[in-house]
Amino acid sequence: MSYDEAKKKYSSVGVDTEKAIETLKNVTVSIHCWQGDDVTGFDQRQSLSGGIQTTGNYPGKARTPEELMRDIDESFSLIPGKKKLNLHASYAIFDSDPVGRDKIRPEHFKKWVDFANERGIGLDFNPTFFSHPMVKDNLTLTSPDENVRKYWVEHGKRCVEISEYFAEMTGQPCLMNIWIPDGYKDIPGDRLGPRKRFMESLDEILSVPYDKNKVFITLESKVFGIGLESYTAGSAEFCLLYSATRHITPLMDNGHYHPTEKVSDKISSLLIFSDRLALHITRPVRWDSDHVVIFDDETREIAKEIVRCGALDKVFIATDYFDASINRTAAWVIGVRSVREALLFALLQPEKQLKKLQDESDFTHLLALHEEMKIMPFSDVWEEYLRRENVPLNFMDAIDKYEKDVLSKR
Ligand code: RNT
Ligand code: ZN
Repeated sequence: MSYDEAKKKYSSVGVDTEKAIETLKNVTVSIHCWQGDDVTGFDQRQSLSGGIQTTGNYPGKARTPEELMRDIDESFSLIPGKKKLNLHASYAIFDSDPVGRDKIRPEHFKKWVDFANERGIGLDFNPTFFSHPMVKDNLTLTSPDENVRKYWVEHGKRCVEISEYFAEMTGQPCLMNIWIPDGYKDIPGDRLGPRKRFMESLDEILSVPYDKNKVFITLESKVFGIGLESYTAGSAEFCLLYSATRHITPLMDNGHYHPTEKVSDKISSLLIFSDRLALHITRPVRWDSDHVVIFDDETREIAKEIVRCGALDKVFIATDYFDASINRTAAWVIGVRSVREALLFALLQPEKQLKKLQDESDFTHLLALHEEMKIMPFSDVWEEYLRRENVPLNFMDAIDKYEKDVLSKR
């Protein structure tokens, strides 16, 4: 079926494909830098810790900033739409001797700013509270050891400064996300203490003056990590209440909840009480495994909620996954394209009709319409969108060529 026929078919159920394509054009997805090197970074090059894990050893992993930048360019060329690049503090680039994470400065990220500005994209940022010798007994901002806690508070403060520098240099707001792995493998003897220390540490970090129109600080919760199965200080309740009382932005990662909980169902509640909401889109398979995002039910449902709530300008959409078992450039492309597919799919839903059927308690027609929408000629609209964005439908030829010419030589 051609785009014109698809357009007619959608129009028969009251959906305007042109409007959907136009709206999608302006949606930004913040793409995580860490898919390219299995979350290794350039400062410590320590093995990954903090209860998160990559599995696999597919050849071609980026080893230097130059290699990572080249891989990002390659994948960005195959991903349609507006992008930001999401960096971690561990991706600092040192010309001479590396400094500790409590001493990093904007100058250590100048090359990333140049990279972003040359491509006209914004930057987001994350302090890195893991894979570092100062993480003591799996603890950072919650550590009972004042030296450790202070070190990480200082890191957080330095990151606020760097985020502001990113916003100023790129002319686009910078979202700075705080996630700490802190927790315990087994039943804790004290649940309150670590959370109180977490609160105090966050308050200290946030005491740094920063421009709240330029830097949006977010806090990401998590239910458990590997080796931290029994308790995490930054639970959902802690992070939501902290964000609400300190007027920062909550961040939900859809791998961070109990397996039957769905982030898609949480979005509307958060949007009622928070002006902004940030998301990490990932694919948890049985646990927070961070598989590459695909065009699956939950990704579509998350996208539908953002669209239906009229919240495309309130929700910061970012990707967060890391697969080391397949071509990493392809992993970036497949995952981020899936997010954009889900957004387009969401924009092509007959929202008004669905709402009307629900309000009239006509659940039979509601179910039938949901099902009908799944087999509409979506792919024709997606192809048309790609054509207008000048991005090829089939990207694997480019990926194979890049693997042969570049990745296989590493
Ligand atoms: C970990 C969190 C966190 C990290 C990144 C690397 O479970 O999802 O967002 O994935 O900061
Ligand atoms: Zn995350």
